[in-house]
Amino acid sequence: MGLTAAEKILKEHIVAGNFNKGEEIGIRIDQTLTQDATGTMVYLQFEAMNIPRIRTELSVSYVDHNTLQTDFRNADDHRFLQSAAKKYGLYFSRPGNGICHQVHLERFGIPGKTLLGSDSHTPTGGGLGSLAIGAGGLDIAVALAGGPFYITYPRIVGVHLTGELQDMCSAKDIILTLLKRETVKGGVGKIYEYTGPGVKNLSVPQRATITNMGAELGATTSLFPSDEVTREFLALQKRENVWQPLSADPDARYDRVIEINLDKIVPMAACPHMPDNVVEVCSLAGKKVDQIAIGSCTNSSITDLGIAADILKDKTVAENVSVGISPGTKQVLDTAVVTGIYHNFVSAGARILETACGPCIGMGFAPNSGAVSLRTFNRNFKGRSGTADASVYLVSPETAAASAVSGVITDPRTLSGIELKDYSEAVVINDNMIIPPVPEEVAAGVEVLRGPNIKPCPLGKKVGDDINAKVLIKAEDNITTDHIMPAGAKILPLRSNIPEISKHVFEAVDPHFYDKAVKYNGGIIVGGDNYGQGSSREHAALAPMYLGVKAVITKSFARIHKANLINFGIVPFTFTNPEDYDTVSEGDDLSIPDVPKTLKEGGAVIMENRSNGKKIPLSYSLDGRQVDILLGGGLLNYTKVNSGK
Ligand code: MIC
Ligand code: SF4
Repeated sequence: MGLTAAEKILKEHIVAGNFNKGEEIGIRIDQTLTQDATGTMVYLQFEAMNIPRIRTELSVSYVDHNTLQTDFRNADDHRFLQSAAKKYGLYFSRPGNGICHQVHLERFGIPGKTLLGSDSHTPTGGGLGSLAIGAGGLDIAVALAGGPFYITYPRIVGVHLTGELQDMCSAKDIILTLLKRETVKGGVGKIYEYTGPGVKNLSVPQRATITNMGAELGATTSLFPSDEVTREFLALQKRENVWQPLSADPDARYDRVIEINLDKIVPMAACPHMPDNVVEVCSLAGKKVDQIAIGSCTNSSITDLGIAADILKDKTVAENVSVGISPGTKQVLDTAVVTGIYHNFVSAGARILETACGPCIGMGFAPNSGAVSLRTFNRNFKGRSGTADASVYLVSPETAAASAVSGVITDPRTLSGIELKDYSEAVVINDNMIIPPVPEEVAAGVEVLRGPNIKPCPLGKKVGDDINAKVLIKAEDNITTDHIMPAGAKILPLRSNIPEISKHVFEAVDPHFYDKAVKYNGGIIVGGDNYGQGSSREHAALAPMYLGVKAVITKSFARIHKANLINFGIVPFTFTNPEDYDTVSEGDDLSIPDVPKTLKEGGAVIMENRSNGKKIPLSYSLDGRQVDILLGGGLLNYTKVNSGK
């Protein structure tokens, strides 16, 4: 039987386990990427492994999230990351060079390679035909040390594309359409692989918009084939030499096939506060807008900015709207300058922000109270913009720019007289903000520079015999890691300091969470379906671990967060009967007996709710390696012990 494109890459990289669906496999990682908000922990963890130099083919440390620098802390992190990159043999992409996923796509991604990144949108690289997966920082540290990355062999969903996008309809509208159909948890345990005659009608940046937002489906990753379009993109990047073809065999079998006719795609918008709350833009037409933000790793290519600039050309942004543009990379910004795109923005009254994540993660450009903010980004979780009561709608650059001119939500198909130019060939290449690795002899003499806010990564504790603890919080369905461990300008600078950042766990949901965790010396978190969706930030597991959280019991978990909990020694249980969720309340005293023995032997877990006497069966889906990690006090301890053998 033939293989899908994803299976071909998996097969070529498998180093542990059997090639059977649903079983855990270990794959070799060729490339890694980190960004600064998760990266400091990665290199502290790598340092703790005592390995002199990275063992991947290529690894890049990017600085793109924490660039606000309101005090010394962000800048100290940058200095730490730059010196650690030099010491351990990584490329370093300096602040200002751009958002990790976009820079990686342009300058480093290679079809057929595996890429592991400490950011959930790493699958952006799937637009170029690489198998790119987001993971917690500790998994990246292990990959840097040459260890395999473990995933459950995913189900592969074929997305069969036919037709061609119509004017003013975009790749963003394709992925929003898919999110409407599949929902934010529809992709858990799956790879979305794009096939069919419509694929050739999408450019690499368009494909990357789609694979980027595959993260919002909860998918393990998304993948496009590598074809002539890919070759042309790489040729423009002067990297044609790394091109190689990749496609599914004609008789490849998919677990499910979804048909999408691109001719039928229309402008879509994800309404507050979930990326799958999708409607047609025309149904929102006329709604007053306060803010528009164009950029992020989803829609900040030169094509995206070019479209917006062509729509804004010779116009002025509406009086009631503040428009912010954050170019994805230095290459995009440079190209925007030489092509006149930048001039169109400035002359229309748009505010040009830094080449970084910026407003996407609440690092400045927060909207006004109660604002309607249209963003070309990928997440619209409540409060993520920095304004708790803002309503964020996710839209395409076409819709964003059309609405910037009118001041109300506008279906871009209603515009007339717009001439859209093709800027894709005007690429300005200049890698002077990427510092390459130095030879090992030089690296040996490099000192890793720390600041006072950079504290060591705490180690997990072994799981005790019985877990007797209080329910600290009972959370709903679809809790995001932004709920668990908020980001934004105030909290992001604490990413290198776990004791400090721990004070903010669940802050926006329950301001007393930290005090309760301290008072009861830890506890248990109870959650609903798809608990921990969204980002890869391991701080959403690391900080609860630091506060003494011993177990998280939910109806179901998002992939990366579950892996992060295991990595830090917190046991992820699910309710065997989801309705038992209703029998547990905040403050209840729960008792889970004989945890290590039960996990080891694979026996049944019956939890007692001592507050109401109910006996509740719990399930766990953990293989032997994961049980060993949990019982050994987390992955860092486990790796130290096992690499010492
Ligand atoms: C995000 O978009 O939520 C982030 C910020 O990029 C995170 C990583 C982080 O929290 O540092 C992600 O997507 O993984
Ligand atoms: Fe940065 Fe936003 Fe992309 Fe996360 S989603 S990497 S914060 S641009």
